[in-house]
Amino acid sequence: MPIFNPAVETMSREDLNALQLARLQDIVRFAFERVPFYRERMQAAGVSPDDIKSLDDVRRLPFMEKPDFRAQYPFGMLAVPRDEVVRIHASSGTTGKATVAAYTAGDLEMWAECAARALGCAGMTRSDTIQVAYGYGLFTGGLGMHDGATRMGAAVVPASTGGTEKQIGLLVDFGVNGICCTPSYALQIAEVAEQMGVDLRKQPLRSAICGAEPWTEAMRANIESRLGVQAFDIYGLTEACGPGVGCSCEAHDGIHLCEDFFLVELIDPDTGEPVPDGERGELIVTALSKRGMPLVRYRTHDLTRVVPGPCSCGRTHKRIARFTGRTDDMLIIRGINVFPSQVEDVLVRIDGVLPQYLLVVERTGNLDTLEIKVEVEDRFFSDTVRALENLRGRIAHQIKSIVNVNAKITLVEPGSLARTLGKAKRVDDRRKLV
Ligand code: DLL
Repeated sequence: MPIFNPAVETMSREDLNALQLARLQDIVRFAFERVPFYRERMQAAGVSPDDIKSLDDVRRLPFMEKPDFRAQYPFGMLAVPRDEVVRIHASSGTTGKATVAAYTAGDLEMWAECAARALGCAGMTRSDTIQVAYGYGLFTGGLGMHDGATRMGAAVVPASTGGTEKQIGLLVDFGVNGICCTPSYALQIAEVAEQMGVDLRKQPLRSAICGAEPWTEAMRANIESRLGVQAFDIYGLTEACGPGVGCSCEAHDGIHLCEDFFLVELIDPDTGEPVPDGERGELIVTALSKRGMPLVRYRTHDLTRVVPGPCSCGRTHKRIARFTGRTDDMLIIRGINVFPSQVEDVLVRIDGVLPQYLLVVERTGNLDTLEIKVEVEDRFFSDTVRALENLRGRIAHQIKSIVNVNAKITLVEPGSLARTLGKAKRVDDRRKLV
């Protein structure tokens, strides 16, 4: 299958490493000079931009994490004047405030290039029609893949999420060749198409570019056989750019990273030390050319391993395996990142609500559902049904507006949720990803 940018994607290791080092030195200096947060962190760690003499020297730099972004909300991480910002996205933070990502025109160029390479990995070319069924909005999925497909020169159908029957109509009527959506939504499309009596396997559709949430090889096989496509694993995160940090190719043996733009490390999450190649660890990302909000040694909390050896597709950029989980308690519900701490933050602000709750996550059909069981003061149970209903409505509304997810709220009496002796159990994730 054709490679979108062969000069870069098949570059020799030597050239790639030289490019990475030059870009690393440049971005570390840029972050140090422009962002007080980075300067203070580096000074506290006793390291300066002059210390970066080899790629391994990245390990001398301090890590950063999502809460660091949140503490700088909204623009404390910005390294350029506001008038150089051309796009602002956001994703959930661990509590309250969102994680903001502000992009310069150059950052959007870089991101579109990454997303276009991902589409190339998935066998798409400029002759194809690509339906983007990731959400358009603050979430990076929709606009990210849109810009990638546009960069490629393909025809984009900006369907966004929802309206599954209509999506299927568009797939058929427009002769769509590739669909970008979460893996669970791909299964939902398969199911609805089957109910409608539409056989998508007989359509020109041949690729599904799926990501934004964990999935399995079994789900890939299921999507592939029911939609008559090859399904590709696309990875990304708002802080780095969005979708396109990497994508699997026709070999389906790992996600090729855009190594000219991202320097990655895998560490033992407990010690912070590097793990040997091939072993599972937490992915650390340094964005080598992102300028709006530089990203240096970011702890993604995503667990994966490096796939050793060259790939049969000819791309030389490093591969990582399908993600097997996270080191923290972040849940991804219908593509939306949800932290239990964020739900707690909302709950404790509501009068009459007690700090005892349980998130129950299930997958009904192909859709994730979230139920929040929460203890409320006794007085509500002796009060009118209306008072309970009001409270339930208020909680649901607050959760929707702050955490951005629809949840079923179940109010329970004080003391009725199970207590644990050690760490409180806040999540009951009953989803089985098969
Ligand atoms: O989910 C960006 C994206 C959009 C990626 C569309 C792929 C497709 P965030 O909302 O910031 O960004 O969430 C990032 O989602 O740290 C992972 O935990 C998870 N994630 C993303 N892609 C995958 C994947 C977008 N292919 C978080 N497999 C990341 C497993 C994934 N988890």
